[in-house]
Amino acid sequence: MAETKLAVCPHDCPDTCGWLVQVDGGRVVSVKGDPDHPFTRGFLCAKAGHYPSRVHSPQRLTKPLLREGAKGSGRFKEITWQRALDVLQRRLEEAAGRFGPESILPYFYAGHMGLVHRNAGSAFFHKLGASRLLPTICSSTATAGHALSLGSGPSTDVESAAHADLIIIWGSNTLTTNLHAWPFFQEARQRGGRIVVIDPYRNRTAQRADLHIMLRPGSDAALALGLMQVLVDEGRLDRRFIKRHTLGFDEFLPRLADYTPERAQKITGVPAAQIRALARDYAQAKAPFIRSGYGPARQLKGGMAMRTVALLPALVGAFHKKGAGIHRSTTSSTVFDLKRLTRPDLAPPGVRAVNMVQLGDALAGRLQGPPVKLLHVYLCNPAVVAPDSALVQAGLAREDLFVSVQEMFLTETARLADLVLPSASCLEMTDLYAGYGHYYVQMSRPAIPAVGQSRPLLSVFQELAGRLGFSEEVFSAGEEAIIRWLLDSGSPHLGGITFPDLAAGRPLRVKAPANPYQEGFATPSGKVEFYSQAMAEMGLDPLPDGAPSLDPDGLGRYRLQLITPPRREFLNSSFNEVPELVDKAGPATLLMHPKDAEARGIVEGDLVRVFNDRGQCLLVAQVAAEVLPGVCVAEGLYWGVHTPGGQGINHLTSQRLADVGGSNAFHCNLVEAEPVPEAA
Ligand SMILES: Nc1nc2c(c(=O)[nH]1)N[C@H]1C(S)=C(S)[C@@H](COP(=O)(O)OP(=O)(O)OC[C@H]3O[C@@H](n4cnc5c(=O)[nH]c(N)nc54)[C@H](O)[C@@H]3O)O[C@H]1N2
Ligand SMILES: Nc1nc2c(c(=O)[nH]1)N[C@H]1C(S)=C(S)[C@@H](COP(=O)(O)OP(=O)(O)OC[C@H]3O[C@@H](n4cnc5c(=O)[nH]c(N)nc54)[C@H](O)[C@@H]3O)O[C@H]1N2
Ligand code: SF4
Ligand SMILES: [Mo]
Repeated sequence: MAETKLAVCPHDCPDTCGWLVQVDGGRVVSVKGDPDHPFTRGFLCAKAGHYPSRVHSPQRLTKPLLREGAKGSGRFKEITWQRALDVLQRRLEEAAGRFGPESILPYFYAGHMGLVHRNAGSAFFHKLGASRLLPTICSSTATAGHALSLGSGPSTDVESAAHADLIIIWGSNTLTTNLHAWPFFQEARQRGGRIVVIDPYRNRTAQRADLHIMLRPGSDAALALGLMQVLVDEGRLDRRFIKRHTLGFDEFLPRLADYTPERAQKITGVPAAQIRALARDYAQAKAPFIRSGYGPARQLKGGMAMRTVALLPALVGAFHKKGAGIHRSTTSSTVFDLKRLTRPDLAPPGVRAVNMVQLGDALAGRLQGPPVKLLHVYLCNPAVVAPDSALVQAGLAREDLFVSVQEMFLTETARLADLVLPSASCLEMTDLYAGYGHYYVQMSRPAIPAVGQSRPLLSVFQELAGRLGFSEEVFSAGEEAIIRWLLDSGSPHLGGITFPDLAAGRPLRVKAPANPYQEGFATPSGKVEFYSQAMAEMGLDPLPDGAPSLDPDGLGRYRLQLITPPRREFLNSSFNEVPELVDKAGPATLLMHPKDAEARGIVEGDLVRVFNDRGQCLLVAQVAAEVLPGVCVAEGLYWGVHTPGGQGINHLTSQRLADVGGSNAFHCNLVEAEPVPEAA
């Protein structure tokens, strides 16, 4: 008899959808959206409907595997869990004994976002004294940049955008990456509101917007300054707000005077007339709302870009108007106390920290202290998603490095491993989810038994801890006990949610104001900071500046600015294991302007070699005036095996760090492209 169970999408997506999972005889038959979820409202993206075939895929890892052939050959033999954990325990003890515990590096991100399992390895590695991983691959530059102007903490709620009359989607491909925000934007439209998209290419969202402003990648600060210059020049300011709630506006004005729309046009490629018109619309709107996406942050001056865009609402006092403000991300997970689970206090003081976007360098021995001798990977696929893939893959393939991976599938990272441990899916474990695009939290229990011999992450780390004699309570507590600890945070924003409330399995809203900025700004001055002392102390320009981000490694030699945003059919590198989605996605493409194509003898449909000093990829040319000349777009993190040349897009991206926050710049890489001669 089929049964319907509540579940939550675990993927690293702001929407964190509520699911209804139909189960029959221990197998998932279908996954549908839960119509009772207040934010995600019962519809799904292109990916989640494929969950039954993902969970029960013939490719799913069901037994521990030990490498048999050469590294990367894909030849493994099946072993028991007992043997697998014997091997891992011995390798951990050996590495720690011979090279010191800092020679061990855990490598994980948010492949599964459940708070318990995502954080399940932290206490173990802290107690071991392993190197600490800095989690920079996604949001840290965006968060840091935004916080420099407005302070950290929650931003304006997306749901309130339904009351906006002008929505600016600034560097987010909402229809692809944050689909469930769209109905709130549509509601605003039905009330007469307009949607403007600011993006280097005519992405799916720009195609459905009222206006698309096409700019050069890395020029957002200049565009924001151009808009602000018009507001000042035409006296369209909320002077009362500026006086009461901002810091350093007067020091900022002489700098701003340089950024006429004509100067901004030179940097951004956006016509001055369009900049003037948008500034006027923004000032005249009763409730202008900005959806601030990650695009502008994945640039070498990404922090400056995020910070400068975040200042715009201050000029017109938009922070205090209903439906207005700026949404970057929500912080529902911060209402929980993670420390009792992650136990940072167990780590030895001063333990080495390794920036995860510089894994290539770390594995190439470019770290202070002992070489990395054991890498333990979970909930992440660095061979595909980390920058400078050639360096990362060469590092993973090092003969003297032991790599263990907890995975559901034999990803390109797992193929390079010495030991692969089959990991349970979200439908096979208990966890608590707090998304970053809305304020609902939800607990989910197993819908089916673990597939094959796969195991949830927590139980594996606990067994290893037991073998090493670690006796703290975190190494034996069950998921439900841990969820109770998480709730024990004392946060006023928890809104009184209790364990029995969560255990009912429905989404619950934490207590977050629709417009937190009405309660003030969490900056050092308590104001919106046009002048940032924190930046001055970091040796950075304390005032907003519009110099564009450019890849210094390719300057003068490579002439195309490459951006690498997500594709609809994949979630980062996940879903490359679902053949129907790989088919739907079609071949990996390079979108380029007709002038650039013509200059290189490239026509639509050609196979092109895209290259720079770091590597190359083969992509299929898509030629259209949907980007500015000099800019090109490769959507999607394809596994190498799904590309004609065997190399994914991160063969072209750099490990260089952005100005603040420690992320790299996935959308700031210069490349060249040439047709691949057809095989004779
Ligand atoms: N060029 C370029 N590179 C990028 C980006 C870009 O825009 N351009 N984006 C970057 C960003 S924003 C991010 S966040 C990173 C993300 O990169 P990753 O953290 O690697 O993200 P995913 O590919 O989503 O997931 C990693 C693994 O988690 C596993 N997983 C998923 N669900 C479950 C589950 O329920 N249980 C278990 N055990 N495992 C599961 C999947 O099998 C998958 O292999 O990539 C970054 N890389
Ligand atoms: N389908 C799908 N959904 C996803 C993901 C996925 O891989 N697939 N990934 C998830 C994850 S981990 C994250 S972090 C989010 C990210 O989601 P988003 O916030 O949408 O961020 P990005 O994907 O980096 O890029 C968004 C847009 O920024 C544009 N862009 C690139 N450079 C610039 C620039 O310099 N300025 C401006 N203004 N725009 C620029 C890109 O063209 C793209 O359209 O999406 C999540 N949702
Ligand atoms: S990937 Fe995002 S949109 Fe798709 S089901 Fe999961 S949370 Fe929802
Ligand atoms: Mo991300």
